[in-house]
Amino acid sequence: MKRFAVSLVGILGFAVGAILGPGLTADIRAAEFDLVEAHTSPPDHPYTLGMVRYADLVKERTKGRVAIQIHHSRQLGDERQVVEGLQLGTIHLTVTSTGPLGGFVPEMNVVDLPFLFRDGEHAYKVLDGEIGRSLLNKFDAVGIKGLAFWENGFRHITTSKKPVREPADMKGLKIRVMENKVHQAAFRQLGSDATPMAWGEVFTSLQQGLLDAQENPIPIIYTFKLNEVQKYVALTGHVYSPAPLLMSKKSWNRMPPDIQRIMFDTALEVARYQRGLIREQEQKQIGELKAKGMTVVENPDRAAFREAMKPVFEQFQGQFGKDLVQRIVNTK
Ligand code: EAX
Repeated sequence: MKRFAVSLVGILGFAVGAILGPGLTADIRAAEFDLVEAHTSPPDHPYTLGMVRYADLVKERTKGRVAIQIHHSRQLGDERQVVEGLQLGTIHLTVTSTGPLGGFVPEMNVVDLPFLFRDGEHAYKVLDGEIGRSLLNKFDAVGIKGLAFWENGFRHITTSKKPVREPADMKGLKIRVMENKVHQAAFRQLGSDATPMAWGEVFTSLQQGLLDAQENPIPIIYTFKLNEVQKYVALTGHVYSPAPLLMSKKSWNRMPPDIQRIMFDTALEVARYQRGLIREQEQKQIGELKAKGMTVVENPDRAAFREAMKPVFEQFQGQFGKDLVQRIVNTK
């Protein structure tokens, strides 16, 4: 159907072009590179807002040769499926959490180590530098072009029955974690019943009481209205969640170098804007979540969480290479 609609526009454009002459029909002709984009979060979340800005800039800079059709809110599936779509070439572009990415590039999980990044600036320095670039380049081998690191944010724990202040409060809680073995290990270390699950099932599972808890950055908690199914949020910031902007290599390889350049440079440029939005929303939405009846534990014992998750840090540090982890920690 979509293909048909596109070619109809093309035919119409051609017909009108024949009547009006060249130059007048550029807008109704299909773009030369029509990219299907898909991600999980809703229209008011910075994944979408960043993507809208990216699509506009790319369209302008390529003079309409690249058009990005944005599909938000899991219209084309959960993150794992979308990334598989990039490999197949059925989906061309996405911004995704690192949740499922270890299944494609195992080294990527290094960023998921708990309490690895001191703050946003530390993360940006590492991810925008050599280390981040070499992680993105590893996607080449699996049919994906890594463009840039955008952001999901620092992750915090929400619960339904009791507030979380210290690691002991996590004992026995059934918490949804991303399909990511580092996250899974970190919460098992706290004695939680850590259940890996695709994001799409989480709201309903919380609503039905099949889960007690989940963890995500504030903009996700707010834009998905988790306050309707969760009573408490503890600002643990236990892990920084980057959001790589990834493209299907099939689409990338079809593009001439000048267009690739625009796709690449614009991705880096929009990262700054998109990260700024995450920060703004986080500030504002903590207050709004309180107004909606959530209890916010502003100062859980972060040092104790860090200490409690340390064995996981050490276990996986061995796997990713102590050198790499130390280089990250030592980045100033
Ligand atoms: O990408 O699965 C998750 O918890 C992610 O953080 C969320 O869907 C945003």
